[in-house]
Amino acid sequence: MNELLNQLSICIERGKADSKSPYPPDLKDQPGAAELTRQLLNDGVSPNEILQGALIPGMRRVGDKFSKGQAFIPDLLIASKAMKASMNLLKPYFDSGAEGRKGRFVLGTVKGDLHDIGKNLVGMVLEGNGWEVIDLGVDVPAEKFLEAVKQNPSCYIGISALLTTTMLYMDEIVKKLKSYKSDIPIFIGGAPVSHEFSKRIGADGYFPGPQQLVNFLESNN
Ligand code: B12
Repeated sequence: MNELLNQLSICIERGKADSKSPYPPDLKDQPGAAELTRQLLNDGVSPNEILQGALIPGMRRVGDKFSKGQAFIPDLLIASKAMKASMNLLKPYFDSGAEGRKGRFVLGTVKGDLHDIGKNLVGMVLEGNGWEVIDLGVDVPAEKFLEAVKQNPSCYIGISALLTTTMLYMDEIVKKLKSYKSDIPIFIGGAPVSHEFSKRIGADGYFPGPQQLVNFLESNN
């Protein structure tokens, strides 16, 4: 079991989406992220275990290599393609937590920022835990969040940013939303943000990952 999870995380890290992917050449004709995910699900491994035990660590490793100059943009792109191939198969399991919705969550990645893997994972885990998710996508301006709040007045907000430049825009989103509705719960996440930053901009909390957010929501509802 651990071996399959390990193989899957290597496929994510090296960008092997499925057995037909020509990259990387040394893994030609071998099972890729899609086949391994299917096999793990068939073996009864939970979608959450696959997410936490293979997808996130694989993506983290390629990210670390990129930070050290050992991987480049094309490596990131094929890794995210492999990640999506696997996430597409897991999504229906997370969606099935739909009955008895606990509330509505509006999610988006801030203006200027195109990173969506983390945000999509947060959305999947929230759905899996019974929340309805409205995903505004990436590159989302404050006005679009505000529009969503006007249409869904009792929603919760989740904002993601992966760049030190774009995280600053969270401040503007929080101000705009809080001045429209001061008690709207706004949570933030993404590698460069922190508890301190969340406090500074007047958000209601920072969480390093979806599970911590869900735990908080469970204990406060
Ligand atoms: C994949 C990736 C890309 C892909 C994105 C593909 C996609 N569809 O998302 C591509 C190649 C497009 C890309 C582009 C760029 N990237 Co990039 N990218 C990454 C990388 C390697 C991984 C990000 C990722 O997906 N991680 C995996 C997910 C699962 O983790 P996560 O996003 O952190 O999300 C988790 C938590 O943060 C949290 N979370 C996230 N959002 C939220 C929201 C809420 C509400 C909550 C509660 C939690 C939460 O939960 C998630 C699950 O645990 C990071 C490096 C890294 N180690 O993070 C660089 C990184 C973020 N990128 C970086 C850069 C510089 C860029 C570019 C500017 C590169 C360039 N020169 O063009 C562009 C920017 C494009 C843009 N305008 O957005 C830098 C940012 C540096 C900085 N200080 O700002 C990083 C840190 C790499 C580096 N060390 O240099 N990138």
